[in-house]
Amino acid sequence: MQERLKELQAEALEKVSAAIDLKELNDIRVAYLGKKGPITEVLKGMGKLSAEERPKMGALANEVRDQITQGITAKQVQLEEAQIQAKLAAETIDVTLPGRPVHTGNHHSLTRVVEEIEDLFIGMGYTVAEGPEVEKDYYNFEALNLPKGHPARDMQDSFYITEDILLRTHTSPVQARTMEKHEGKGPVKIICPGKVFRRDNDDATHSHQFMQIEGLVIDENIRMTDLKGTLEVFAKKMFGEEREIRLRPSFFPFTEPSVEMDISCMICSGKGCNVCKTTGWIEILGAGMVHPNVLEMAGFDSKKYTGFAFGMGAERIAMLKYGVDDIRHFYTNDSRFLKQFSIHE
Ligand code: 2U9
Repeated sequence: MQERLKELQAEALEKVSAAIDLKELNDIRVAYLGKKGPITEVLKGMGKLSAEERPKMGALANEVRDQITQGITAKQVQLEEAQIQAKLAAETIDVTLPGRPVHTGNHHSLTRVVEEIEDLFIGMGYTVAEGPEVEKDYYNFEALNLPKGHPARDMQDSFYITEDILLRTHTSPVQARTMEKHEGKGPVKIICPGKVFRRDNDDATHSHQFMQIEGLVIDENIRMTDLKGTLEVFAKKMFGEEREIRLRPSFFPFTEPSVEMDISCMICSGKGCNVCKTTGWIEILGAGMVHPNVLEMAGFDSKKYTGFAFGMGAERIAMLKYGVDDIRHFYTNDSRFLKQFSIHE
């Protein structure tokens, strides 16, 4: 019996030492130390032993059981440690690896130019006003001194939806609506950015849809010099302090007198290049003193109030500022074009 117990101990400890995982170890525990295991089986035969041998055998059986238990516990610690080490090795993060680049979007170049212009005028006390892109003929034309049959309506071939409703051809109806809301009381000082639509054939410098920015100031004693000073500040802030401006006489139905403003060419500084067509000057916007008819139609007393207005195409400003040679780049959304305006790397 003694030998059998020793044999069982050796056999069990050998298996314990060969066990490769905790499951196998537990199977060994159950097999050798469990109620149906061989040690229990051996002990059942103790009855046949003499009274002298019985306690010795009992002590040996306990010793064998303890040895196997200790062996299992030690192996268990070893296997658990190995398991942790394997997990740590598998989950190791190499903090020295370079990070994956995150591609962030950026504002569209046109949005940036529009916001820059807005900020510039907000800084001069203007508020931003917006209005509908689908507009009534009245606000788009009539209220701006362009009655039905006026020849200038042909100048701006329009997208009509019904006889009375069209896609606005300029943002001027926003000003007309704002003036109406003021119920004849000044001051009005607004900047109106927004999409406008004209039946143009698209080419490098024309688009049937583009972004316009217009401004309007109405108050007592507003003069042409106020307009000139304002536009000069705009030109210098937008295109550089060294820019000069010049105003040329022009015609718009909603302003009288009307002007067009040129800035000195920032490419050749007046020496002559293909951007300024060798004139040294680049046209950037139209402007003028608000026509008395427009003031009266919106409920302002044109003897008390005067005002100035100006309008520009945001794409033209952006093209000149960033050297873009085709207006269609702003709409085709080629990422190679868009990325060039990213403030991120
Ligand atoms: C009201 C009164 C007057 C807005 C004006 C212009 C001159 C002008 C063009 C520039 C290039 C349009 O984008 S463009 O094609 N605009 O030249 N716009 S004065 O005058 C107004 C507007 C509203 C009530």
